[in-house]
Amino acid sequence: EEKRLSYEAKLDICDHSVAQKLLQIAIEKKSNLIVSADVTTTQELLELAEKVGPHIVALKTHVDILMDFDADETILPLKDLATKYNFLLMEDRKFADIGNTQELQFTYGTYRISNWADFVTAQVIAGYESLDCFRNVGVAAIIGMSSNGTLTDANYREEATKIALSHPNVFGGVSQNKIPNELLLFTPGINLADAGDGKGQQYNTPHHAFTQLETDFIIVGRGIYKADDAEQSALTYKIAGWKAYEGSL
Ligand code: S5P
Repeated sequence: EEKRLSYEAKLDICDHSVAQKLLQIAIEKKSNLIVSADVTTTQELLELAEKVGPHIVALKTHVDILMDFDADETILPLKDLATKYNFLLMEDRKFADIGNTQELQFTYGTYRISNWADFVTAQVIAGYESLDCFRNVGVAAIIGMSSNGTLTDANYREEATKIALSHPNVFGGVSQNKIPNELLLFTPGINLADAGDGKGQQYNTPHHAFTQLETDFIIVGRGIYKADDAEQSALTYKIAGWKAYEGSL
């Protein structure tokens, strides 16, 4: 039976500098957990980052949901926490426009994402060249979505995967299905307690993501930041994710 590749083996075939960093952090921290910090104030964001920081490889943000975003008050302390606890910042912007517009959205506006994100998510709906603008960061391409009724069917995913594999700025994909080993796989829609959220989100377990999808990283939002004890919950998901990974080797 074919086994999934270890993080060490992936270091040899995933050349992008961001992929290398993520794999090294995973090995060092024995973690494949990314926490999705979908909170709406800077204080909540920083408190969450402080609690979960020791347990994660990356913190996934949606900075456009913060009501008080401020480059100095939000990003500088967040960067400090990322350095202190050794995790990357993944801005889940899901860019989905023509290259020129994405370049503007990435560089200008309120959030100036290109100034601070280690990597971003982007749809590939606008085609290969639309991803050229993310030259100074890495991209995790959205290949398949977790929500009920998503249009990312097998044909779409196949075409999206071709773009992801061929574009030098793309080192990974976000999906609910297997993708080629040369890409790092990120899988959201992970929750140990719930099957869905009543708004279309569909959940699987860490075990499913590692054994069935051979994922590299699980992304957990509400399962952690809504828990009574976010730090304890992060530890629970970290241990579950690492056990599932080791079991799939
Ligand atoms: O297909 C996807 C892709 C992403 S990036 N499905 C998702 O849920 N996400 C994101 O993962 C979503 O935007 C949210 O930030 C997180 C899941 O959050 P949870 O609270 O449902 O765990």
